[in-house]
Amino acid sequence: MDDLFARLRPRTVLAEGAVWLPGFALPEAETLHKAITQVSAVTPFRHFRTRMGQMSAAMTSCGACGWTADPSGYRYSRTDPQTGQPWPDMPDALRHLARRAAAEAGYEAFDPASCLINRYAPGAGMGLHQDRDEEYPQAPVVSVSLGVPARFSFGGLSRSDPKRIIELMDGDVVVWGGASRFAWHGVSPIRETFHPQTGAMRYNLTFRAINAALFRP
Ligand code: MD6
Ligand code: FE
Repeated sequence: MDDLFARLRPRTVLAEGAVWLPGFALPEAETLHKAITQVSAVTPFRHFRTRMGQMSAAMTSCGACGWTADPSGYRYSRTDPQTGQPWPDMPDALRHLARRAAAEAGYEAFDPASCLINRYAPGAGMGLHQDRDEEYPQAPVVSVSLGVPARFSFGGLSRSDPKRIIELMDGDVVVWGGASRFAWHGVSPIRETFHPQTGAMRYNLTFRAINAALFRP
């Protein structure tokens, strides 16, 4: 489908190394929804409890490793602590989309080991943070948004740096690497709106390459 919003909202460089690709994943939306359903049937969405309290976004993962959190910290693990089983394989369609988006943003040969899937109900958000558990700074993070829109804040390398606020819509992709790999960012609480495929929910998939030493036995 030739998407009107994608044409009205141009590709935007947010900062050195960080590129916003509006609507890039829209042609794949149905495949992505199916993949989310398949993965979450095996490794259900759950709300991690951290030192800071319970996270409002529900999460699951697929790929060679998945992201987990508990009051002792954050890490990547080869098995889902909830099921005791390996995380489901990353569906090829997801891997290919992530590789295409990375290449489009100037990062060739992106090889993600993990896809973290976040589900946000109305009111859920994610406080300002840096993505720094991967120990693989040479690779970008590829982020795909689906469903209802979210207000996304993108800052600099210091927490207090000025923020740029963008509206991430269904099918938008943000690729994040190079000088921006450790930029602070966050998601404001999701407003109560409706999307035909997801109802009131927003989903976000982040693809990451990870230092293999962190998840090899
Ligand atoms: C979200 N995304 O959009 C949360 N991290 O729901 C992230 O935290 C994120 O979008 C690193 C790079 C891109 C992202
Ligand atoms: Fe993040």
